[in-house]
Amino acid sequence: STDSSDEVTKSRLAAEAQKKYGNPPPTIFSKIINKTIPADIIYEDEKSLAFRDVNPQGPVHFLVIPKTLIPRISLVADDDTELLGHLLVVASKVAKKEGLTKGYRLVINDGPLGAQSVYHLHIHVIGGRQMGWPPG
Ligand code: IU
Repeated sequence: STDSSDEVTKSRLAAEAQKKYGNPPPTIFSKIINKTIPADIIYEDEKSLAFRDVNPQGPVHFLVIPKTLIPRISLVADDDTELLGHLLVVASKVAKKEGLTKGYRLVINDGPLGAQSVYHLHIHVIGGRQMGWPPG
C-alpha cells in the first residue's frame, strides 16, 4: 500500500537523484525500495535498505543500497561521503547479525568491465564460505 508520505519520499528521492546525476532511469531496486515488488528485506532505515540477493553466490548474500538513486560508484560526489560511509556501517552490522563472524567479502561492481548489471549502487555482502583471490 502507498500512503502520501511514501509519495513524498519517492518524489524527494527522485528529485535529488535528478539534480545530482542527470536523469538516471529507475531500476528494479527502486521498486524494492517502494515495496511495489517483494524482496527479502533484512534491514531498513531512512537512507538505506539491505535485502537478500535473488541469485546468491554463497550461503549468505545480501545487497546494501542507498534509497536515493546513485547509479554507480564512479559517479559519486564529495557530498555522498557520509551516505557511503553509512552503507559500509550497515553492511558490517547486518553481516554480524547474519552470523558472519569469520569473515566475508564486500563487492561493488562498476560499469561494463566491472560486470555491473543493475545501475543503482549496491554493496554485495557475500559470506558463509571460503572466498578466493583474485576474484573473477
Ligand atoms: P551487479 O553488481 O549489478 O551485477 O549485481 C546485481 C545483483 O542484483 C545480482 O547479484 C542479482 O542477482 C541481484 N538482483 C536481485 O537480487 N534482485 C533482482 O530483482 C535483480 C537483481 I534484476
